[in-house]
Amino acid sequence: MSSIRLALAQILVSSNKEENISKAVSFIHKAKQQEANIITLPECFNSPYGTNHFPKYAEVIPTGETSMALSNAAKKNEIYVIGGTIPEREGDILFNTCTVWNPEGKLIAKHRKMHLFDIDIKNKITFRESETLSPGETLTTFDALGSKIGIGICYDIRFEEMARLYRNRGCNILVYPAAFNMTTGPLHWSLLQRSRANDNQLYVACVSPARSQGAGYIAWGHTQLTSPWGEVLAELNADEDMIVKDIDLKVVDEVREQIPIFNQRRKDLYDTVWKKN
Ligand SMILES: *[C@@H]1O[C@H](CO)[C@@H](O)[C@H](O)[C@H]1NC(C)=O
Ligand SMILES: CC(=O)N[C@H]1CO[C@H](CO)[C@@H](O)[C@@H]1O
Repeated sequence: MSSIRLALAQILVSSNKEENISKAVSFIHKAKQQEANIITLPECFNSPYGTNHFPKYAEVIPTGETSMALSNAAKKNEIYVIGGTIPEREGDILFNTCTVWNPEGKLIAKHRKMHLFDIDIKNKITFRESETLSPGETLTTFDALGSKIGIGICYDIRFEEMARLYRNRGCNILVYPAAFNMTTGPLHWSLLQRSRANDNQLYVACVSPARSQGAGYIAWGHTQLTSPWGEVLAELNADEDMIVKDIDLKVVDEVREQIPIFNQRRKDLYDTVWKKN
């Protein structure tokens, strides 16, 4: 089993797509210089976050310009790239999608955000991702360097069943490109990550864009890595920055052995199941 050095890049995103793509590529290079072998980018790293922006920024995967740039950067730096998210176009349909590239530059997984964030609070805020986006219908895992990684996007982390299903499929790391806001960030961001890590006894990483005061959507930032014990191993502030940290998969086995909730769950009485084929 090879060891994993994970880089989590909290990139400052704004409205110039080309510049933002080249920024992502430069972080991939920086991660390689620090000997990382997997890097994760934030949610919506090539476009502003907002339903009105998605149609303009959306691309076909894997032939769009962002896909090509990530593929080339993965290959050139011989590193796994978990490509945050970009708005994906398939015909007339749009998705919020995470692409995963292996060190040969091949697309090995693609996750479409499964739970769209729709809220409508009277006289306050209305935000409906489903106005422009369609939801994904599949769980997404891939194998890398002895680990099995499950992917979720932002709001997906609030649905504990999804994390449980990933654990049941053998995942030992969950990665969520995400962008919480200035209300839910301070309250729930760290709590949700520690909860999913603790419930399922695996590593959890959430990667946010850096905070940009001028943006339409102000992200909390605070990119974080949490251990299978539920301990916060590394955490950023709101500024552009990157976590680079070694992950020891033995800790996953250790926790699962010492707190054997998965064998002692009363599956004869209740269960969490995937319903779609
Ligand atoms: C962030 O989202 C929450 C949950 O929907 C909402 O209640 C809150 O008003 C939002 N906060 C900001 C600053 O937009
Ligand atoms: C991360 C990054 O490169 N962000 C840039 C995106 O484009 C805007 C507009 O050109 C720049 O101001 C940001 O620095």
